[in-house]
Amino acid sequence: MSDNLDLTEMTIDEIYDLMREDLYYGEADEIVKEVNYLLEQGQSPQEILNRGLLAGMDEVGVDFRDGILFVPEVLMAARAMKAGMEVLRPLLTQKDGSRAGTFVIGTVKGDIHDIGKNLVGMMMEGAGFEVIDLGINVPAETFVEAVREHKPDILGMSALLTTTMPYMRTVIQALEDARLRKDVIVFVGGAPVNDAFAEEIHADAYCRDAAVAVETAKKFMRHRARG
Ligand code: B1M
Repeated sequence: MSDNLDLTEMTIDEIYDLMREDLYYGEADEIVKEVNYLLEQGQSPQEILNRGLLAGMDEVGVDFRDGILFVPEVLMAARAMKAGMEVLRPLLTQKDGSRAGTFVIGTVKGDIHDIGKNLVGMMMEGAGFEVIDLGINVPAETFVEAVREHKPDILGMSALLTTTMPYMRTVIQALEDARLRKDVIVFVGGAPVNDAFAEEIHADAYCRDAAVAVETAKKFMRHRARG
């Protein structure tokens, strides 16, 4: 889209507009250029994420829902989003030195959406957590095994589909069956998840977004330290 456009001649607002358009059309190389340029212009990673990448993906989500975009186009947009996130990764994962705890995360079985999960992982790493990412389509046994092996402070699960969200309950039940549930704090997140569902399945917290996941994790860790 922006092949012939000179970013230096554009305002910051125009670049954000362009970025959302490039994300929509899956122009990964352009997204990388724009993210780098906006960083050079002093825009914060959080602002670039919110005004550019996440806002662009929201537009994709709407047109996907309405049947205007189809899976191949959405995959291209996801690839562009990931390319932009990779530029931001070193900034988002920069630690302040202190070790906050261990965090295991994965997208539940049946679900292959990983952009939100990756973002949560990056921001938790930036907040000082050691992050173990189990990937996508993760069965309950793998979550249980990871809790047994890594003894994380917190387990995070992501689900983007109303059809995969109930699997979070299966994982929590599997932790109960393995007598590990009391050893680990369980967070759940993803677009269809909410507080009521988290409560219903006996998760410890629902996190609306990556920033909330970090805040909630810090709160639980402070609480844990106080005993
Ligand atoms: Co899919 N998809 N998709 N998709 N896809 C949705 C989720 C959908 C809402 C689109 C729509 O109709 N509007 C819809 C679900 C409808 C529903 O269930 N009610 C949908 C569908 C239907 C499908 C398929 C079934 C389509 C099909 O094949 N017919 C299929 C299912 C595949 C599967 O998983 N089995 C499918 C496939 C795909 C792609 C592969 C093409 C691609 C994923 C690529 C990838 O992830 N690598 C894709 C995409 C990109 C989307 C949308 C457009 C964008 C998702 C995204 O990455 N958002 C999405 C529309 C939408 O969500 N509005 C859609 C950006 C990301 C940063 O946000 O993941 O919400 P999100 O994460 C947020 C928070 O939710 C939270 O923090 C993040 C922000 O900071 N969070 C957590 C997430 N996980 C957390 C975990 C935590 C805490 C917070 O743990 C502690």
